Amino acid sequence: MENKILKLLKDNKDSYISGQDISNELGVSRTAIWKHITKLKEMGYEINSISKKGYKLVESPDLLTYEEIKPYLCTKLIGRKILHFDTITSTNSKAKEIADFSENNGAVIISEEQTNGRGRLGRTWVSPKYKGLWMSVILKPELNPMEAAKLTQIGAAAVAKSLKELNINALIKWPNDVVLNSKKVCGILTEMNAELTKINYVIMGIGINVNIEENDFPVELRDIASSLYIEHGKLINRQELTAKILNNFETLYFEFVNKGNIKESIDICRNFSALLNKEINVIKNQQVTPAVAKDLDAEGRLLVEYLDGNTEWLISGEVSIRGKNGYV
Ligand code: BT5
Repeated sequence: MENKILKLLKDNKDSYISGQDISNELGVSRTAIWKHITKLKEMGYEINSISKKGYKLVESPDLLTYEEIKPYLCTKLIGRKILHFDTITSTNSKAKEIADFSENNGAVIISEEQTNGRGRLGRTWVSPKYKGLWMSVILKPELNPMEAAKLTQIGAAAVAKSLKELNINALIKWPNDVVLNSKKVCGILTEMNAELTKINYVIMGIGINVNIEENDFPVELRDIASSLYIEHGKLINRQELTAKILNNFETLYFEFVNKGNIKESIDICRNFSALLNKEINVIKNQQVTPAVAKDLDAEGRLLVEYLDGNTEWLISGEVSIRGKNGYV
């Protein structure tokens, strides 16, 4: 009901709308409306109320609810259902809980903070409140499970493309990071539930440090992690950024799952690569081997050449990559 009232207030944002009009429109009592308005105010909406005139929306909070993201969204499926939380352990964990329901294909879970945000291999993802984008997309593609890793590349391509549209020149650090000035500003965690030949669902979790300040990061992360705000110098509209990523993701994702075409995504990953033609360290089973990143193929594999001239195609998940002198 809050969303319906909010929509009416937004549709009438230049004038007051009376409690009676809202009541007639939505078929609920004026007392109920007053209660929902109070709830909206608690959520951070600034709503003027004048007796005999009614209600007027003055300002909306910086929240990642569907109502706030919708004006920027032009998708058909992805993000048309957004479950928004103030706080949650992990959006990926929540997504897994509800992924089985058929109506949740394309649904997105967003939380303003995560208390147990997750990285790969049991690592932790720091997710402070109101300053980042912590979201998980539920996907049910008709793909062979072997193909699922490519979705991470499509996600990374969507993030890099969206940032470029905001004049932020981020790079993709294969396979699942997006970096800015050699520091990590985004990580992607793709998890899958599948049978041998059939994907039940894929959860693509994207974490972006949007308006985070340096003090928000634990000391041990400050050398490798940063935010769009720190690097770009301006606060970013999180709602617009979220919608851009979902818009770009849907286009690239549909191209892949409906037409088998991943070219544009891989081209973006190549063009925005933080690694290609760079000296890197390949870390496999804690063994560090210097190499040069040579190419990225349509399967999303990274070709590296070791110092002895031997080459290897790396599959995401089996290795970590570090720059020769730092994170990238
Ligand atoms: C990742 O793992 O980069 C995947 C992160 C995915 C986070 C999203 S948020 C929404 C969704 N819900 C979740 O619970 N997770 C997803 P990995 O490559 O393993 O990197 C993890 C490492 O990055 C940590 O061990 C830290 O060193 C570092 N790290 C932790 N928090 C960070 C942050 N906010 N920014 C940059 N680096 C961070």
